[in-house]
Amino acid sequence: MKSVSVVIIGAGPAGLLLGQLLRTSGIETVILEQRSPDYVLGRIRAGVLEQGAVSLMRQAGCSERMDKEGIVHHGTALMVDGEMHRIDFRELTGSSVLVYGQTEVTRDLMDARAASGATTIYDAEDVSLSGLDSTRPVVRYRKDGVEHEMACDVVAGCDGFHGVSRRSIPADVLKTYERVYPFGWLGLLSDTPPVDDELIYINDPRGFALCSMRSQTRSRYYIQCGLDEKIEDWSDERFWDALQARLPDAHQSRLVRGPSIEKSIAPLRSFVAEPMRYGRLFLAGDAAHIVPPTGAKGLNLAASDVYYLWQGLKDFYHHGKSDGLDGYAEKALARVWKAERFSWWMTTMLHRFPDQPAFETKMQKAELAYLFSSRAAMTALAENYVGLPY
Ligand code: RFL
Ligand code: PHB
Repeated sequence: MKSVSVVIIGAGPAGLLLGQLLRTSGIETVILEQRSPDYVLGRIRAGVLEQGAVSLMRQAGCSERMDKEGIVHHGTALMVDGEMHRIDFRELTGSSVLVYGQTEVTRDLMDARAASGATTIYDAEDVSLSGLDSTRPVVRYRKDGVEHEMACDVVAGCDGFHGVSRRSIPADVLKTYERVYPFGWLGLLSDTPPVDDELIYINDPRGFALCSMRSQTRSRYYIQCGLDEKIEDWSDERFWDALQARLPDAHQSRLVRGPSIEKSIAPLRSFVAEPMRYGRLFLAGDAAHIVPPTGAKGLNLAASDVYYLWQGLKDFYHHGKSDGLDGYAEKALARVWKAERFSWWMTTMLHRFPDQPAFETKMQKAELAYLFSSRAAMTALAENYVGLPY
C-alpha cells in the first residue's frame, strides 16, 4: 500500500493552502480532489482577504501576483435609507483588507503546487476514510476506474460543506448547529468598471444589495433574492435593473452595465460542526463551518483553521509533540464562533426578511442608527471585518 504523511481531501483554498504551508515545513502531502482543476477554478466565490490570509499566502510563497494585483481597501460603505455611511478601517483599527478573488488565490496555489512537483489527484472518485481512530488511517479512492488506497498519519478534511470528511465522523460524536436564512444571493460578474472605489453594502426596502469588485475593470454585484428564484428567469437586463433600483441616487447614473461572465444563486446559511477533530481526522474550512457571505468571512476562516493545523502538524512532525493537534479544534472553534456571530449579525441587520414584523424592522433601524452614531460600534464592525487576531 502507498503511504504518505498527510492526505488532504479537497483542493479548494483550504486544502491547497495547507499543502503549500506544509511543504515549506518539509511535510509531505497528497491532495485528493473529486473535480477537475477547471471546475475548481470556475467557481466564483470570495473576494475579500483579511491580513491573516494575506500573510499566510506570503508564508506559503504564493504572494507575487497577489501583492501586485490585489487592491488594498481602507474602508467600506453601508447604505441605509438613501444615505451612505463609511466605515474607515484604517482610522478605527489601523488595518485594511485586500480585494483579491478566491479564483486567483486558488490559481496561485495550484500553480505553486504543480511547480513543486507535489501530488494532486484530480477527478478522484468515491473517496472514503477508515481507521481514523487509529494511528494509521487509510484513504481509498477510484481514479479512471482503478481502485487505490493510501496509508497516512493524518487526514486533513478540506473538502467543503458537501464533502466526505465530516460525514466520516460517527453521528454520536458530531454535533451540528445551523441556521438557514429565508433568502439567497443572486451574483453577477462582469467586465465593467466597479461603480465605486470601495465595497457598498446596501439595506434597501426591496432587499439587500452588495457592490463589490475583482479589479478596476471587473465588477461583482449581488442582490438578495427569494429561495424559489430560478437563474433562467434572471436575464442580465433584469439583474441590472434590480441592482440599479437599490443603488444610491448618485451611483445610479455611474453604474456601467455589461454582459455577465458568471451569474449564480447562493443560499445563505450559518453552520458549525463540533468537534473539528476525530482521532487523526482534522476538519478545516467549509467542511466544518459555513457563514453567510455578508461578513466576507468564509475563506478567511478557512485560512485561520489552516494556520492552527499547520502549527499543530509542525509540532507533531518536528518535535514529536501532539499538544498543538490536541488543542486544534478548541482554538479554531473559538475564532469560528466569533466570525459566525459577526456574519449572522451583518446578515440580520442588512437583509429584508420575508413577512418581517414591523418590530424587527424598527430593531434593524435602531441597530443601524446606533452603529452610525457610535465610534465604539463602528470600531467593533471594523475590527471584525478586517479580521480578529489568530
Ligand atoms: P471549498 O472551496 O468548497 O473546497 C472544497 C473542495 O473539496 C472538494 N471535494 C472533494 N474532494 C474529494 N472528495 C470529496 N468527497 C469531495 N467533496 C468535495 C470540492 O470539489 C472542492 O474543490 O472549501 P474550502 O477550501 O474550505 O474554502 C472555503 C471557501 O470556498 C468559502 O468559505 C468562501 O468561498 C465563502 N465566501 C467568502 N469568503 C470570504 O472569506 N470572503 C468573501 O468575500 C466570500 N464571499 C463566499 C463569498 C461564498 C459564496 N458562495 C457561493 C458560497 C461569496 C459567495 C457567493
Ligand atoms: C465578493 O466580492 O464576492 C464579496 C465581497 C464581500 C462580501 C461577500 C462577497 O461580503
